[in-house]
Amino acid sequence: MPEFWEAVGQRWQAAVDAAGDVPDGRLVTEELRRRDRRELSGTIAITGYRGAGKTVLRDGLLNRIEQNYVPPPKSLVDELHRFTLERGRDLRRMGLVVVPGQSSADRSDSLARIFDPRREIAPAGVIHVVCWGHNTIDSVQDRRTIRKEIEASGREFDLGALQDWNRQAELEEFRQVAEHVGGVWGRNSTPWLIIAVAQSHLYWNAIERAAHHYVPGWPDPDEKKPGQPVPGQPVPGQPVPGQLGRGHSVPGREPEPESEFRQDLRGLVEDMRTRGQTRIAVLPLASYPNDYRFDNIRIKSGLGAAEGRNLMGTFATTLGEFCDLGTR
Ligand SMILES: Nc1nc2c(ncn2[C@@H]2O[C@H](COP(=O)(O)OP(=O)(O)OP(=O)(O)O)[C@@H](O)[C@H]2O)c(=O)[nH]1
Ligand SMILES: [Mg+2]
Repeated sequence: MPEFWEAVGQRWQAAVDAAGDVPDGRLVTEELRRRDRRELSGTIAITGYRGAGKTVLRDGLLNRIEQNYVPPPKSLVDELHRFTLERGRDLRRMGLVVVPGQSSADRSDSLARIFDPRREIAPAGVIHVVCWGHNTIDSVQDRRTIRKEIEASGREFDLGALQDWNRQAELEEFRQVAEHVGGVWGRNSTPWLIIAVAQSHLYWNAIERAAHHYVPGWPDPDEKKPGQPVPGQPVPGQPVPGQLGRGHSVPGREPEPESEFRQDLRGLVEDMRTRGQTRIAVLPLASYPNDYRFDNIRIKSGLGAAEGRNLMGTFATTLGEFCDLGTR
């Protein structure tokens, strides 16, 4: 299915390119009032590992992120909401359920309930949130445990080790979710899945490498190519590393093997009977572009609020398309 993944890659690139643009603003999302009990067109499930940015993404979709926004504490139970996707006169009322990312019986129960194959109605679609190893861990105890596990594996604790640890945990979590999703997709003729690559403001200067990790078919930006320039030298006509819209690459390395995440995503889609109708997107997000902190590790945001909003605009447009909202 190379063309299928090529289209997914083009959508990703379009979102990256549009980060510096003014969003078209025609698609609006809004939280529904509690009293509004009109019928929903379906429910969207938001899944992903702890501290990836699910609840903050929810707040973005519900239009709750304003100047004095305070990020939510970790989630322990399902978060249920209703919101509208609106473009011109076309409107969809959708339910939203955020599955908590912390390992717990509640989380397992929640996944089993939402993706129960005996249920008549499966979720209309799934947003699975990943963050290329930049999970926020609020609890001191949990940070200490991660640190100890890394050191026990014989590795020094640093940013690279932390990200590898998080990415491994993220992969294991994705496998669990993919199992559930695969179970219900067999019966749903038009399933969709968006991989939300959140907190991209923390690695915008390496966004190509994140794309290589998450987007099947995306080339390794660091791969050695014949006649490639010496590492560290600027390439005429090429954007400067770290510049908005393009990632940083280190030419001259051997190609990295396809990530396990990518293989699993590919497997999930290609194993399905309905794969021709499946809609998949992998999109960058920066719902709340602030700096990152994990003990003494700090990362500065590479994007501002405007770019974060633009990425959200592109994300919402795809969401509207997947929820069959009209295009004008
Ligand atoms: N800087 C930055 N921080 C973010 C962003 N999204 C989330 N965070 C931070 O990460 C923390 C966790 O984000 P949440 O959205 O609560 O994470 P979650 O995926 O819901 O995690 P659980 O509730 O533990 O499953 C937040 O408290 C923020 O501090 C983002 O876009 N930018
Ligand atoms: Mg949460």
